[in-house]
Amino acid sequence: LDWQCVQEYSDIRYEKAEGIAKITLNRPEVRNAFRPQTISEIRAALSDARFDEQVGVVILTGQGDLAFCSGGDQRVRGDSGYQDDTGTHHLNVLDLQKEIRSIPKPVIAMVAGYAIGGGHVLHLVCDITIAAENARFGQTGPKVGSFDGGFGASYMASLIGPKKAKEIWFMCRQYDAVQALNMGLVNTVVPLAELEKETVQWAREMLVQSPIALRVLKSAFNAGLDGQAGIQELAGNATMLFYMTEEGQEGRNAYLEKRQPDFSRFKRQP
Ligand code: 1HA
Repeated sequence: LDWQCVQEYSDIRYEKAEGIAKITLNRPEVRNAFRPQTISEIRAALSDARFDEQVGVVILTGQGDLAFCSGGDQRVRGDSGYQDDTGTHHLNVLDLQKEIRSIPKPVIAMVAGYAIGGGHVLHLVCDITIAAENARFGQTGPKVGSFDGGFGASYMASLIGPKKAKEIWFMCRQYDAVQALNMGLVNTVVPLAELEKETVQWAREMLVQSPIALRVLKSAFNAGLDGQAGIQELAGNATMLFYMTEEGQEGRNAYLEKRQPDFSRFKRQP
């Protein structure tokens, strides 16, 4: 694909081509570990992808073949979070996780090499994961003095079952791509040389589908686990669809025309 740079960033690359937005963590010297700045930049790119009507699918990936992402940059880990240039401590990857889940477009994690720690949770919360044969997955929290008891635990458990999820967290082992596939952690495993080609193929197969169907399905998949916030998102889609109907518009029109609404022509569906 002929990727076009959308905007220059320091920690990521943000490109688009043919309805696909690609966000690449670009800190290969630390296996694409993220610092607060990295997360802010991804959030900005994701927001752009959300509002761009031409974008139908987002790919999240890491620079190079060695890593997707190795989690929080331990060099800037302070005593209550990851420090930005002003010294403020953040756990802002948690906001990004929510945004990946709520952007109403499929997000595909394209994983070569390590997806570890907070980097592993990032691929987890993506809708689809395409793994290269050299991909390696795992959590390190209990080893490095951290844990993600949010989606990192609960969503992982809903994905692969509580037994496997506890094994991954309690033992901090690493798993290869085939093990990950067998657990249901990833959708497919492909040779490294074909990783992007295959990922783009998956994106294209989604791009031809109904945008609203994918949007509502994505929020429906999240709704149960997300509780009231999940219902709010799903219901927001119902409101959007209602606004798109003549019945919904009759209410607005009547208000603006200062008359009583006439809903009599609209059927009560069985
Ligand atoms: O748990 C959370 C959170 C929970 C709640 C809320 C927010 C959270 C936010 C973040 C996190 C976390 O991510 S905690 C987990 C942090 N990550 C790790 O513990 C992984 C650390 N890295 C590794 O285990 C390994 O580097 C690796 C398996 C990914 C790759 O191993 P490899 O290929 O043998 O490379 P290695 O030599 O270890 O690393 C290459 C360079 O990258 C090293 O630097 P150098 O010696 O060349 O100067 C290494 O220090 C650096 N590097 C790798 N990962 C990180 C890192 N530097 C800083 N932070 C890293 N995460």
